[in-house]
Amino acid sequence: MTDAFIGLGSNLGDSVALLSEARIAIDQLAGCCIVAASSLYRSAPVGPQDQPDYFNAVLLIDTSMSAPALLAALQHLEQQAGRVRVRHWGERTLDLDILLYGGQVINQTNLQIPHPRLTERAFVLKPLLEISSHLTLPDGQSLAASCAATADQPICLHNDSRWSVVP
Ligand code: ROI
Repeated sequence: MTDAFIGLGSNLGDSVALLSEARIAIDQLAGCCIVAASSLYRSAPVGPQDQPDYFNAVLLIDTSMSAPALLAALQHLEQQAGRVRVRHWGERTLDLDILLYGGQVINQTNLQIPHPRLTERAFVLKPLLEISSHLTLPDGQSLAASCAATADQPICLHNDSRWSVVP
């Protein structure tokens, strides 16, 4: 079994419902169980500003799936949620990213781990550090230090019972 961190994001449709349903679906994947879930966060878009705010969260899972198999399963869930991607760095129904997979470094065309922009984004780092405050990258880099460097990206906790009550 391998520990993996999954980033969840949405800014189209009923984002809180989409993220809560994705969380349940990930827990129900064969060979996957959720070990920890961050709170739900709301932030302004990184990228084009003429799109709605995003809702984000991070899950820590324990999985027997390989990283490519996990990616395929997450992409399937995105499709099932009716994923719409309007433009590059634009609005999306549901985004599920593998942020970290064990201590592995993977550089394939369609799968890069650690996620290449993980250290630049408060919407990933805040929820990630909430569930694993001393987390480092495979090369030992401290994510708390990266997070401090993103202090100019406003992000706030978003309380919603639909996310809080998910088991
Ligand atoms: N911005 C925020 N705040 N949250 C996201 O999940 C997100 N996802 C993206 C881009 C378009 C880069 N911006 C985002 O893919």
